[in-house]
Amino acid sequence: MEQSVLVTSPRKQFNNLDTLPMYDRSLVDYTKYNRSIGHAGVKYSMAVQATRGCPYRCFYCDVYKTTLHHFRRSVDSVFNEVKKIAELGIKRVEFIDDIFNVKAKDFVAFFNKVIQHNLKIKFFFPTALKGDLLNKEIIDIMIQGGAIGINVSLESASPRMQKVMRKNLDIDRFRENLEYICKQYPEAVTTLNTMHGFPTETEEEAMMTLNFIKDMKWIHYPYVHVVRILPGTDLEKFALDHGVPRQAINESIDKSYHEVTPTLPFPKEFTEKYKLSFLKDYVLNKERLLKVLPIQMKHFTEDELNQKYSSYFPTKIKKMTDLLKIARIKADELEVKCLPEESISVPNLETKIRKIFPEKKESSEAVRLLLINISTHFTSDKDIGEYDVLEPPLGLISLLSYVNRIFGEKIKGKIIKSRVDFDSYDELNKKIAQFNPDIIGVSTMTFHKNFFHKTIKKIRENGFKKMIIAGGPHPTTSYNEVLKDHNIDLCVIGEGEATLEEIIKKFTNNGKTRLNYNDLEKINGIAFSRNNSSLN
Ligand code: B12
Ligand code: SF4
Repeated sequence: MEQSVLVTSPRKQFNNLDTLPMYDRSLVDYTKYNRSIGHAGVKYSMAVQATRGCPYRCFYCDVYKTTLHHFRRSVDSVFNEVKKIAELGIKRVEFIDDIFNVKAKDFVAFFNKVIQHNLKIKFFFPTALKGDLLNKEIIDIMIQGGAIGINVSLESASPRMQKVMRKNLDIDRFRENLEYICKQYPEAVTTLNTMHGFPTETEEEAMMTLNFIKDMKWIHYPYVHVVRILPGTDLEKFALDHGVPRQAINESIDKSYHEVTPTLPFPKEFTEKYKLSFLKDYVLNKERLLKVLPIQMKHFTEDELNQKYSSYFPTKIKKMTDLLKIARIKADELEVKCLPEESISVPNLETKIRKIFPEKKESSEAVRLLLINISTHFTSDKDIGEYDVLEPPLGLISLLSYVNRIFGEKIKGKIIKSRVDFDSYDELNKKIAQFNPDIIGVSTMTFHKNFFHKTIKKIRENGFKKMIIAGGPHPTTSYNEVLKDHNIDLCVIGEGEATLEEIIKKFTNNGKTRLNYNDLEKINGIAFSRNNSSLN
């Protein structure tokens, strides 16, 4: 049967993010996550989102598809949330914004407030700051305010590639700023992201990037990510126009960033030599390690460091001792010990969170909404090459915080995440049976699409006949593909709060029955298929 997908009018993004509720941290069990390493490479941290969307349009990135416009919370709103987090006893905060420092004035004002209030928080920017928007004064203030994990993304040191990928970084300013941080603040843990293997990239251009890294002696964590072509991006079109076969693109999609993929414009041997030189001459350079390791040990626990280094050498390095052996460093050459876990752990976190976010009453008539995040494979699928970090699903936390505020007693929501709350399909189906949801919402990224469809199939096979709605990056960017799965009623495109509110309202008005074509076509910001069995 011909696939017939209907896309309703786009939903307007929230332009005043301060009107959204503060993310209710009691909606997931943070103690389960905090013992694991998160997005910023550290434990016991909490993620904060100060902005939505990115004003830039790099051609390999699809952030603009999930959130078209860039909006910021006010400095006060962000600061108040961070202050509350500090009151919980959390000592590490990570910003997950696409670019946290888009507006320099706000960036500086935020850190000035942190300094004024003497918040003892260490800040991490795992998604990276825009390196050419910094300057010496801004750097001084952010370091004084507690910025520790400073990530910046160069991607390529070739001016031609910068233009091609529409990143248009001011490479000289970027270099100046990074050099300043490395020299002036060696205590700051710098991460430099680069990308390798864009279609049309020449070997000379690739070497410009490697030389950029090598010229900057003291970067703590430089990375060479092999280019991954995300579906629907301009990079995908560029790759196809420049002769990269579709099959090679498809094969690369669920590979990790360190794996060599068939879309590279260089012979495999060039990339292997490139990576070897990067690892041997830079990462493992003994003089460099003897300078950066003691700083890293001061800031990170042993497992955090183990994980950082095993991301460079997944097979060879499991522990710091393996690294020292490969780099021929004796333990007594490093006179410091790793950060003890007690200094960052937070006792009684659950109780403290409860005080700030009190339990909500729920009526027996409440709509039962189960939100499932599919983003980490089950323990039994350990062969899959995903990096092993666990982060609470902030998107689902945001959705539930929002609908809880709108519907109060009339909604009973629950968030569960693969691996953390269920580690097999059986366990998931048991959780579903216990909760007995009226609606299931599932969120996923393209990387996990097969896992996502299989999960939904298992839910349906177990007899769940009510609505299943999908959202998040993959359903947003690839709804045509997602809706080929007739187990899914609809995809929510982009920001989900207001759309979910409308779905729940219509669902309640319909006497809690599955929404039909006439209902769905009136809801903005969704895609659904006429062929979907549930709609016939
Ligand atoms: C934090 C983060 C992570 C974390 C945690 C992910 C998680 N558990 O949620 C970690 C570090 C694990 C991670 C990993 C990866 N990530 Co990541 N990550 C992010 C990041 C920076 C923030 C996500 C977030 O919390 N956003 C804030 C919330 C509020 O937004 P949201 O999640 O999008 O949710 C909103 C809507 O999407 C929607 N929504 C979401 N779910 C649902 C469900 C329903 C039912 C409904 C109605 C609506 C809805 O409503 C929400 C509120 O408006 C995003 C970039 C971004 N700007 O979003 C990338 C991003 C999600 N990651 C991305 C990628 C590619 C990856 C990796 C695959 C990279 C890799 N190749 O290794 C890995 C894969 C996993 C792994 N373990 O190896 C891509 C996904 C692209 C895609 N098309 O799928 C993004 C968009 C960045 C990008 N453009 O490159 N990531
Ligand atoms: S790569 Fe970063 S700067 Fe470029 S568009 Fe995506 S989020 Fe914005």
